Amino acid sequence: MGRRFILCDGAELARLWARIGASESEELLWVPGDEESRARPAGFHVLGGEMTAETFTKLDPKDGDEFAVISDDGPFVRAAVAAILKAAPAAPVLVMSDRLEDDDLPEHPCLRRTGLRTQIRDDVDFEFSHLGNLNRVVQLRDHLGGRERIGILLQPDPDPDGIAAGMALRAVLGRKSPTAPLISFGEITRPENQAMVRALGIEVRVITPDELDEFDALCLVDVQPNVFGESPPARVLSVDAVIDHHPERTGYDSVIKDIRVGYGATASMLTEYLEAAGLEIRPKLATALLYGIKSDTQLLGRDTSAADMRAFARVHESHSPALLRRIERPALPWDGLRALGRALSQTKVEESIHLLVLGRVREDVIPQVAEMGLQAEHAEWAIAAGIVGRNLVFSVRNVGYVRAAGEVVRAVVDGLGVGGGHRSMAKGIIPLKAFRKVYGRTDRETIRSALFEAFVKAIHEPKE
Ligand SMILES: [Mn+2]
Repeated sequence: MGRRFILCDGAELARLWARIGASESEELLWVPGDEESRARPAGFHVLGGEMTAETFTKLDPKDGDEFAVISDDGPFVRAAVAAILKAAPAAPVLVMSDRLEDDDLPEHPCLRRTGLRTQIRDDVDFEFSHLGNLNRVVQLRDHLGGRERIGILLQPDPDPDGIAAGMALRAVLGRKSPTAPLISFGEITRPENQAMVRALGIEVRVITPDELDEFDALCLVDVQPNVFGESPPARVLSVDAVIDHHPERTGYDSVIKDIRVGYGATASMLTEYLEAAGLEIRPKLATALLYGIKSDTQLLGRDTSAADMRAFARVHESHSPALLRRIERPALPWDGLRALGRALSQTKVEESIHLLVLGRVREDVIPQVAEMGLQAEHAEWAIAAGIVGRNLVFSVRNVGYVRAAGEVVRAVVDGLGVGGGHRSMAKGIIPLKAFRKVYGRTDRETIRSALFEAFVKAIHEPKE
């Protein structure tokens, strides 16, 4: 490894550098300012006079040596960099300045500019954000520590972000499910979310508003009371804690409130709590948080903040890939595989659409088949359709650079059923009764041709 030369402009910066822990492997150089005392900062060698190539050839620079120039004075930096490059034309140079811009600096292919004080400042701000999170944790523990039964209330039909955040809050409070159960007014309906609680062994208890009386504390996670309908139960209008990333609503009281609309997921906030509290994030919890952040931000797509990215990176370190795979790719039942086999035997991609009609299947098979279908050669769209209960259910995936899947599905189900989704994934449900009314029959071939035509039309339909 080469040597590292640190050139400080004036005693103040030299002392600051020494303070923040100059490394033993650095050669410290100091250019005294005009006005200042020539008292030598400890460990520094003085560089006097004009900045010339001479000044630096004396240091006998070799390949692999690096230089830092620390100064807020434009002429000083330009003279120093020019002199360094005369003595060592290819040397990497780091300019540390809180005032100078790139335009103030000489051209050099291996020159990098950064701040000095601003770097320390960023760390300080970061530490304060940890402190703020720690303060939340202390408040929550103080306020809830003595309560016997704490209800962690999620939105009706809880989603992965809410479930993960609820689990994390329980860990922050040092509780287990008997004294701090996850509760909700409506059961989990989406098959992906059911797969999550199955894989993680999590219970979300569905309760009625009357059953809220069982709890002597109530925490709302990833939700605010207005979500519970026009006139929510009185008990949820005065709660102990609300931790959420949705826009702040009024009309309720909470002793502790932490609402961060800039965050893509409540799971990111709870990840910060866990870190600030110095708690170990076990693989199961890390996997839940990772999946929660991933699903609320649509895999770190839009609505993702730097905080979400950081939290994601943190839980990624500790998550279990095997567990995540079980959530994202739940085991396919045998009859689902047979249905897929039959559908694949007649598979074709027409007009960039790969449509697979499965017949009667378990609902979670459908999105997995759609996912797989997109891998077919020439497919820009994959649609998997199956009959679940009294409905025709279909999942849609696309390659991302075509019309948004959610829009297309809304056009396809218009007047027949419900549907929606995002840029590259969507889901639609059409009651068989409504389908039969329009198309006469609900056999495989009728479903195939009806969906195919509806999708061709919706995909090419001009935007209003
Ligand atoms: Mn959320």
